[in-house]
Amino acid sequence: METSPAVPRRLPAILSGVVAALAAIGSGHLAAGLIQPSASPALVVASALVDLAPTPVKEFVVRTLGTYDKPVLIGLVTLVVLLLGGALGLLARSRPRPAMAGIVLLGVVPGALALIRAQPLVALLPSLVAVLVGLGAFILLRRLIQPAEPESPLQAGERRRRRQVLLGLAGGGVLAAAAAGGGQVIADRRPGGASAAGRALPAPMSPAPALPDGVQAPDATPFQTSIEDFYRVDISLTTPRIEVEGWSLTIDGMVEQPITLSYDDLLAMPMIERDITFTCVSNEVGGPYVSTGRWLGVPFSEILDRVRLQPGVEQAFSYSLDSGYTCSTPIGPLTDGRDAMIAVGMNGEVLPDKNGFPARMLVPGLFGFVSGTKWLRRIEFTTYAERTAYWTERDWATDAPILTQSRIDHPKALSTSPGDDLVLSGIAWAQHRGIERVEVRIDDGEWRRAELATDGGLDLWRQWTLPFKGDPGRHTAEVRATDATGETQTDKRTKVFPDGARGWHQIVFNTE
Ligand SMILES: Nc1nc2c(c(=O)[nH]1)N[C@H]1C(S)=C(S)[C@@H](COP(=O)(O)O)O[C@H]1N2
Ligand SMILES: [Mo]
Repeated sequence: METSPAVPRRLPAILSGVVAALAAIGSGHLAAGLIQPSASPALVVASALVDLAPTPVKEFVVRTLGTYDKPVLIGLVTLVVLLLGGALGLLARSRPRPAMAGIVLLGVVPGALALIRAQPLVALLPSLVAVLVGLGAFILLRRLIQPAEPESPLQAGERRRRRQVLLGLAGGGVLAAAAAGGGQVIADRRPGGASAAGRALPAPMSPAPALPDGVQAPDATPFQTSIEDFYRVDISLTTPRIEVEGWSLTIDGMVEQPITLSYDDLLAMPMIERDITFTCVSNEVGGPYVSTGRWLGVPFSEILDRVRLQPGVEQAFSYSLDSGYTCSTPIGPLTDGRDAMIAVGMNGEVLPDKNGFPARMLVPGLFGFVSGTKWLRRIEFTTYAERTAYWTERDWATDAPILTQSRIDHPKALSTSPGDDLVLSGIAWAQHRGIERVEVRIDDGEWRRAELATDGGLDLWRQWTLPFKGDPGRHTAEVRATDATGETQTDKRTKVFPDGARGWHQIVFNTE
């Protein structure tokens, strides 16, 4: 009689593959924490997906998951890899070699992607570690789950063996998770970033004009957004923590005198400080991607005086240090006297890592994706024929001024408030045009003019309030703003793609 080779049962086989995949991800993340956090295999794959995702998919993800899209995406990539690991574990029961080749492939893909995405050679190392550890774990676990004999009659021995398998799998899983967690802790503590800059911010030659009393309406959204609450939008899955010692900003292209500035060079230049409201093109009607900060930076006029533009420049094409992000800023708003700047400070502090430390661009009146490059490393003055920006390649608008918008912040949608002393409040913005009027309509009644808080300046949002009048019950409220050019927001809703959302914010609320 022929003896068939001992084949592990299905469940342990699947689990061994899952644990091996987890070991690969965890060790890769640990190695990346030590070498280069953005080279973590799971992050490299997730970043590639961000870049490759067709625009409608990305839009859907941002819309449905909001700012949680990053953890969700990384979680999904991890889940898929674990499922593949399980499948390979199962495959290894009958075909161990192809299964092992599969494990190697799981590491080759992020390694290759890291290379394609023009990361330095060391970015390969975490993927290599992941392959070796994953393969090692796969082989060890396969041995562990291998039954000693096809059909062992020794019940007691079988029970002990099962315990060993269970312990091995659980132990491997715990180790792998600990490696991933350790990698994250190390990545978060690496030197560099705003907290390690060790420089005092220079005093501005032109401080921010004092905000008039009354820009802040009572009980409304804070006029100045705290750093913590300031919206964040970017394609970077990790927060870059740049070391200023090796950092520099090059300004070149169609200029007479290209320059390269160190962090200290930049800080030594004349600075302005301005209050500016900043907005993302991906902000839905009523959405949260609009914030106001006090920015300290070098005005573009100073930069342009130094480099001297050649004729024919159409755009400033900026490059950042996070995964291949680039941005087209039309030359007009950089030269028409508005407070376009290279910012190094925010709300009196060194620019935070999440908002682009050591330096970022900021142009009042333009959406962030055409003006706000964070983790800036180069600005090239050029033409649109010569260079195409990250989002233009993905069919978004190339030149995108901020659209006039208004939002109801109080009461909250679907909340219940006492009706007798309820005051509706919110904000309206049309940066670099200004807000002339805000109107509110309750329950399809007449449009009523809201009271506008004091105007803080052309580049700032404006707060509004309106005392509620009406019976207790369920109500709708709608808001629309008119900018200082006399144009009223259209009620025709549009999606955020390709140049920003249009339409009136509307909420339902209850009074009693
Ligand atoms: N390097 C880099 N800069 C970037 C982005 C990015 O993905 N990478 N996103 C832009 C977009 S779309 C917006 S709206 C603003 C947001 O700036 P904030 O996160 O400081 O609010 O940054 C801009 N600058
Ligand atoms: Mo944006």
